[in-house]
Amino acid sequence: TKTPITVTLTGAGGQIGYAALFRIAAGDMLGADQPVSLRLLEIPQGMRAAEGAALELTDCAFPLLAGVEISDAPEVAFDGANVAMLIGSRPRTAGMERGDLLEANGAIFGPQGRAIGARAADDVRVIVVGNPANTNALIAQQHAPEVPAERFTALTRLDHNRAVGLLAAEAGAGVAQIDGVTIWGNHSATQYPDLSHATVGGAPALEAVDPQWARGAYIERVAKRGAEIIEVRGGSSVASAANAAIEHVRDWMLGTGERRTSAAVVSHGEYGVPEGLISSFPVRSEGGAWRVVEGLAVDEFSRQRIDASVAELVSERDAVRQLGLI
Ligand code: NAX
Repeated sequence: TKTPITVTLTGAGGQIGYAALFRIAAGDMLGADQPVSLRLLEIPQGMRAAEGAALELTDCAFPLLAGVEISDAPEVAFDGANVAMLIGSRPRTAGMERGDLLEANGAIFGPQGRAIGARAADDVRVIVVGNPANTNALIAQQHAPEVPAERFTALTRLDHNRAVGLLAAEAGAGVAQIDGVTIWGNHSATQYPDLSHATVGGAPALEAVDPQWARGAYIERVAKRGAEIIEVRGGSSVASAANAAIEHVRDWMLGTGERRTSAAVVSHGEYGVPEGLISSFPVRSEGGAWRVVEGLAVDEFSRQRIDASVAELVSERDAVRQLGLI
């Protein structure tokens, strides 16, 4: 039998944590023959909810679940972590200034990054879900110089899946027929869902749908899908967010094959994105590592959209630098 993989999940007492834990323990993330040890990190106010989730995990009697430990200390929770899913954060609330938002998250992701650098396993892979996800990932990465920068990523898979789902609906196709959709830039309203290289059943997506729609209403809809869910459901995206985080880790560990997806990974300057930023790119995963798909033609429209979202990432990075958070 295989050695358990240790997965540390922060914000385990919250909604996305609750939606993710059971699927991870059931084998949806790491494979049907891969035991998993869960480590739950919460803040004191969230400990009871995390403990409750742990009781329910026991009640599922998942054969793959090798253990559950709960802590409010990052050094304990990240000890030996192979996978770190950073879900808990301080997202923006009404009237909050950007400086306050970044400051509050610096106080979370700085110490968590340090604890990962000091305590996690050598092969640790980090996915940040908590918003502002890209910049929180950058803060954590900057506090863990021991860990290769490539191991810090942020979630844009939910945006990607939204983009695929909405394209499939518009084209009257199944999602399995779709490939080559890309989310570029920041997980925010400036993100660019790009169909220039997407295909539906092997043919260009821009022949299956109205290109005007693809470069107008579609982009808006994907970028504002989170708000649409809140309005219709009366609460933020939870199961779809947990699903996306699980798919991100699964693809990272097990590979994508030829299929393409989107993830926010550290830039090495690809597509003109400044080095070191954690920006969403077209990616494949191979041998346990994300690789940016290079060489895609970028037309004028796409260039402007990518540059606008990347400019926002640059300004977030400059702001956290000025605040002394990195
Ligand atoms: P909840 O408020 O339900 O849960 C968050 C949990 O994190 C709480 O239990 C809280 O106690 C805990 N927490 C806060 N600070 C912590 C810390 N320092 N260490 C450990 N735990 C801590 O939020 P939920 O709906 O689960 O959303 C979690 C995060 O995901 C939010 O930041 C949200 O903005 C973000 N999202 C990101 C998405 C993405 O695509 N990247 C989409 C979904 C979601 O909106």
